[in-house]
Amino acid sequence: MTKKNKTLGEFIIENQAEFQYSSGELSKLINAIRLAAKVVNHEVNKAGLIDILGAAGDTNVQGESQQKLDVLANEKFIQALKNREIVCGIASEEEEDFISINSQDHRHQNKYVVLIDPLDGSSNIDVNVSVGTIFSIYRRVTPIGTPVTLEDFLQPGVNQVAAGYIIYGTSTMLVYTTGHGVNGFTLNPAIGTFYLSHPNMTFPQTGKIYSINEGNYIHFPQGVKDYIKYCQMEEGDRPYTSRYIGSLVSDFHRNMIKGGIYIYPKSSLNSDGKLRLLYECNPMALLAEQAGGKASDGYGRILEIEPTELHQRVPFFCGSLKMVEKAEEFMARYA
Ligand code: AHM
Ligand code: MG
Repeated sequence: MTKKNKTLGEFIIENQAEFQYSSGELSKLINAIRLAAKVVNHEVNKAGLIDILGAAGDTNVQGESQQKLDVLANEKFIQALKNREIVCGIASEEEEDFISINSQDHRHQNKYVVLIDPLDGSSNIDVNVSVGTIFSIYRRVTPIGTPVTLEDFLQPGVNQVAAGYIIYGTSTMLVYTTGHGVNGFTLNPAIGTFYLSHPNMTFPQTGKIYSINEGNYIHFPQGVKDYIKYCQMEEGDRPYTSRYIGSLVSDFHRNMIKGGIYIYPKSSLNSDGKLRLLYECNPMALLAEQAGGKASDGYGRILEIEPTELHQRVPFFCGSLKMVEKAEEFMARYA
């Protein structure tokens, strides 16, 4: 039974036994992400003070050069994971190649790899709209004691041991799953502690919100065009409401709480859509399924796609079960 008013630290300790391989490594890893989240949160909150503190590229009073927030977030997360020597490899949306972690003491002894999108939706920063961090954790497939290889990162999403996101919104929240449901923790900024505020989060089976960048309508596949028209039709509980923040984490978070579907389809401009399978779609798909929702590329389950490259893109349909099923029905008509 999950109880409210618990801190994330307490929750991690209490639930350690639930972890598939409970050596404490995964707990330490989630703890490192928790710490990096607080650091990045602090930076994101200062974004509006850019004229006062200096914009990216400027040099501040300490003589340090100011960085773009997405670059900074990337560094903070990598640093937090590297310093604690708890992962054997990291791949980031911000880095072209994966990073292999080794040290004198450790010699590739850790068993987890982490994939992150350090600051997703970063074009929203300049206009004070919510952004997020997305993370995904796998057990390595190559032997312990050897350097990680690409194979450790190119695993299908079903292999994820844990996944989650941090949303820097009106409140900052950390939402994650280790394959036993989804729990959300809200940061109390006064004392820098995350509290369990949203135990056992679930998607309503269906909803009334559709989230898609309709400006690209003309470029969408016919199945998506038809589904959009279906959402707008006056019948039963329709027309639905259109809500698109343009920040995947925020759109997903709202839809999980209220019921809805998020779609980033392929288009005549992007043959595989925009979102990255490994850094964005797989972690969100695991969260969606763990919360009773569904994630698809329009035809099949996201989590079963065998990745072929680190920065691979994929069309993404994600949200309330019934809504994603309905969208798939429209896609199937033109398959
Ligand atoms: P990013 O990784 O460059 O930030 O892009 C991902 C973001 C998602 O958060 C968001 O849903 C989508 O891009 C918005 O794209 P668009 O502006 O094309 O609708
Ligand atoms: Mg991104």
